[in-house]
Amino acid sequence: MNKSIIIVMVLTFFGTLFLQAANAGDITIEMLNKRSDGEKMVYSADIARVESGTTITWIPTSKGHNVHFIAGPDGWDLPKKSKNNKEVSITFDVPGVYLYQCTPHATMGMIGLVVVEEGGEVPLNDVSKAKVRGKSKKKLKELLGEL
Ligand SMILES: [Cu+2]
Repeated sequence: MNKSIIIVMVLTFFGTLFLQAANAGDITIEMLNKRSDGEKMVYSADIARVESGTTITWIPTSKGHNVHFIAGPDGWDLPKKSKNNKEVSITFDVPGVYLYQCTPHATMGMIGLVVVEEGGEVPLNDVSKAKVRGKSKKKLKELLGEL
């Protein structure tokens, strides 16, 4: 085997260890024009259930989407909506239910929930009063029904 291949393998191995050390529970969600189940203008996960302290990174796999939080538990400041086509990472330290949408596709059902639990408990703050539009109204009802 040539030396450079071995060096790449060694670096990859330690790089992987380093990433796992960051936080084993961290996850990514993709912004998609079409999902494997055929749904259009969606996030790869409609509901993300995570432990408190988890960082979620949204990846702009398809162009033209963003991440815009519109509701969350008390004591959490809504972050600014992200720029279209940009990766965004948010760490969730406050347990509860969070609702976000894609600004350009807010009426097309492109919404998602983040459910943050702590020690197996999820305080279910009510995000059903948040203003969602068009097809997102029905989808929000469906998603809340799954909690
Ligand atoms: Cu979108």
